[in-house]
Amino acid sequence: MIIDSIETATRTEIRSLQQKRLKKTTERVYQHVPFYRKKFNENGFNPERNLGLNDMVDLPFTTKADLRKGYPFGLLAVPKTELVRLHASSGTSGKPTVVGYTKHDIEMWSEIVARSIATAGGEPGEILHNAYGYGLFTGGLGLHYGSERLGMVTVPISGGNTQRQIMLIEDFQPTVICGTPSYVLNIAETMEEMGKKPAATSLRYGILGAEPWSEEMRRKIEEKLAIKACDIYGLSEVIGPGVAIECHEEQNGLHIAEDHFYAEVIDPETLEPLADGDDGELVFTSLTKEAFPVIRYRTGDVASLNKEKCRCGRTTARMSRIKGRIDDMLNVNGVNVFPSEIEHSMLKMKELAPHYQIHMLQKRSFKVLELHVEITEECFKAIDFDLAHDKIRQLERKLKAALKSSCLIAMDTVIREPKSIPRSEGKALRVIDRRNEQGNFAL
Ligand code: DLL
Repeated sequence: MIIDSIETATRTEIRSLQQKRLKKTTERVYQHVPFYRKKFNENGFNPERNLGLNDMVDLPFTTKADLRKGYPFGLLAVPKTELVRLHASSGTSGKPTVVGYTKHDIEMWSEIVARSIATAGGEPGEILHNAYGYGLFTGGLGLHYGSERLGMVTVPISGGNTQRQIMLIEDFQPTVICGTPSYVLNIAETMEEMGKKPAATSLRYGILGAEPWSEEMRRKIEEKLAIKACDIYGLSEVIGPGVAIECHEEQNGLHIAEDHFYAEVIDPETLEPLADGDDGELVFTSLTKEAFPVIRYRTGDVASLNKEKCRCGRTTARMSRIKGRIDDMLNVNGVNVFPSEIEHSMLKMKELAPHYQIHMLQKRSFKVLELHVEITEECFKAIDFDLAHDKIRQLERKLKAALKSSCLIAMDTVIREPKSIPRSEGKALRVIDRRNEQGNFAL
């Protein structure tokens, strides 16, 4: 097991390092980024003063809208000529947010991803199959550089072309697979369709993230592939993957790379910091980035923090699994629920497969949510053809009741046949807004 000394430092040592680095960062952004100089001046914040971590609350927040306003290079803290790489966030509409990296930033990023892979079980000399997309998305190249830094043999397969991926897994015998949970599940199921046994591959660990997923989904993937799957978190605005990762020993909260990022959880309405254990919006301040430092960046992701020492020996703060993005929270008749909570509850029914979509429809003046989920292949085959209709309706009622009791929501349910819901090769699309589709108005 490879543990960096910072990961087992005392909380006082970690805080003292963060404090020193925070002061440097605030001074740098004040000097080099007009956007931050203006914000600091408006807030009456003087970066020269002896800044303590408790003074973080005096610092202004940065939002995605701020980054968009600065598109593409407005928030850089170094001249463009010092950049060696650009990435962009995977936003679905409008201009993306662009992130620049200096050589030093890429080295730091590779270092934390190497540490992350080791935390999740990877070891030098082993083969890592990297099925995250390569390109402007940070997943592919982020894991790639970290894997090489750790001394692993890196297979830059990227997403898609699933049958070919399977052939290479058989031939190269990797021990670690990286990809979104939905895509890794897709790979495992395609193996089954090809008559192969996913549990019999050489794979031992999975480093899965970039999209919300539930504990139930983890269990399904781990069982199918006979691997240990650790959750990895990150976002382009902060660096990319590697901001936090679960340890393979405990799989209980994601260890934050606290020597490079300062984490807070705030109430998204009042913007007040929340106590450890309370769910709220994650906020990150970068402590060592050169090109694109961010101060109190509001991620829009919901999680909680825990600073208790982990049984794996690490002392770095852990964040809970991401429940979802604030923007993705669904409101069903006044009850707020994240798609991942629906997933968790739905997958407890053994008749259902982990393939689903939530359709948002307009019925007269009401917004209505419909959960479409596939029945498992085994269950589908076992149903007598004459009784299929009744059996499916019965399952739909059972699912509806389960959602009502565990998530407190009343939602329409549609059970669909196997393989009728599109498979993902990257981030899965879970919620589909069909409110403007013709025919959905007068139902
Ligand atoms: O998704 C970086 C990444 C790549 C993380 C590979 C992990 C593995 P973006 O495309 O900028 O960057 O998207 C960031 O994805 O704000 C979250 O909403 C979501 N996200 C990332 N990791 C997780 C996770 C990459 N483990 C956005 N669980 C973030 C849930 C996640 N959501």
